[in-house]
Amino acid sequence: MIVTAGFLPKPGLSTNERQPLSPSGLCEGNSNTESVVRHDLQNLIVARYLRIIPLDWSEEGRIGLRFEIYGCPYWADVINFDGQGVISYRFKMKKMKILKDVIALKFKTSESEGVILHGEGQQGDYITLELRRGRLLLQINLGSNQYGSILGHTSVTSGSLLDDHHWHSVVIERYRRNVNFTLDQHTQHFRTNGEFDHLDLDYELTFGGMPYSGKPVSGARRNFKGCMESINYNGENITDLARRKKLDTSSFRNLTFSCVDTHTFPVFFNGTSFLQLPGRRDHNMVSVGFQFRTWNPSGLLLFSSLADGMLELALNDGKVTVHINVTQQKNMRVDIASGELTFFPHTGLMAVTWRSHKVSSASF
Ligand SMILES: [Ca+2]
Repeated sequence: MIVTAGFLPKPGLSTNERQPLSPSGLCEGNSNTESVVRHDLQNLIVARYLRIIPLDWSEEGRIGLRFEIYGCPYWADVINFDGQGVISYRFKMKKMKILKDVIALKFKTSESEGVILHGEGQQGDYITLELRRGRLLLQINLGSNQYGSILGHTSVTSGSLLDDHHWHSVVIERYRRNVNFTLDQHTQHFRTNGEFDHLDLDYELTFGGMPYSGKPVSGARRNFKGCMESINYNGENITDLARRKKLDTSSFRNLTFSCVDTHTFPVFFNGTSFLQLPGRRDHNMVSVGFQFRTWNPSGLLLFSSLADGMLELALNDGKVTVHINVTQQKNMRVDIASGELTFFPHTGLMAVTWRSHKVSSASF
C-alpha cells in the first residue's frame, strides 16, 4: 500500500514488474495538504526500489509530497543448501516421457559453481542447470541415436557474475524442442538439437546437486551452496514438499528453511566513487585484506597515507602493483603478477601487511 499526502493530483508509478499497479498505471493524488490518499496495489510485488514519478502538480499552493509505503507479510519457501545436501524429487512412475516442462526457481549464492538441478535417463536424455564461472549454464538432450548421426546435446548460457549474493530468478519453459530460458526477465529462445521431442528421465530430478551414487566420481560437479526459493517443477511446489518432508532430503547434514545471510557484502565502485575509512594516527603499520572483481585492467584499488609516506595498491594492465613511498628512503615498488589476472573479470584475494618501512607480507 502506498499512502500520499500533500498537493499532488496524479503521481505515476513505474515498476519493472510486468503487471500494472492499477488499471491505468496511475495513482490519483491528493487535493489538499491534509488529507491522506491510500492506494492498495492490485498485485503483490517484491521490489528493492520503488520509483514515484509525479506527473502533475496542483496549481494551488506549493509543491509538496509526503508518502509512506506499507509492506505486507511475504511468505516464501526458502531452502538453504549447505553444499552437501541434494533434494530428490522422485517421479511417480519409474520412467517419465515428458513433452512439456515448466521449471521456475530463485537462487542466491556467493559460489560461482554448483548444480542447481539435474535429471537423466538411461536412454541418454538429460537436463542440467548449473552455475559455472558465475554464469548460468543449461544443458539439455532430448535424445541422440546410437549411430551418432543425431546429436541432441544442447548447451545455452545466460547471465554473468551471478555469484553476487543477490536473488536471481530462472524460468525454463519447454514445449517439444522449443525452449524459453529466462533469467531475471531476460528471455532466450532456442530449439534443442536433434530430432526428438520428449525428455526421457528415469526415477528422479535432483535439486542442489547430482544424484548421490555412493561411488566417488572424478571431476564431479560441485553441489549448489546458497539459497533457493519457490522451486516449482511442472506444477509441483518442491520447496513446500521438502518442508512437509514429502521428499528425500536425507543427504542434508542440516536442512534449514531460512536463508542465512553471510556477513560479507560486496561494494560496487563506479569509477568515480570511493570508500574512505578513518585512519589511525601515528601508527606505523597497515594491514588490509579484500577480494575484488573488475572488468577493467587498470584502476586504483587502495591508497593510504602513512606516517612517513604512502601506500598505493593498483591494477596496471591486469597486474597488481604495490607501491610504497617512504620519504626517508628511496621509493620501494613491488609488482605482483598472477596468471589469474589475464582472465576477465579479474578476481583475487588481496592481503598486504606493511610495517615500518618494509613489506612483511604481500600475497595474491
Ligand atoms: Ca527423448
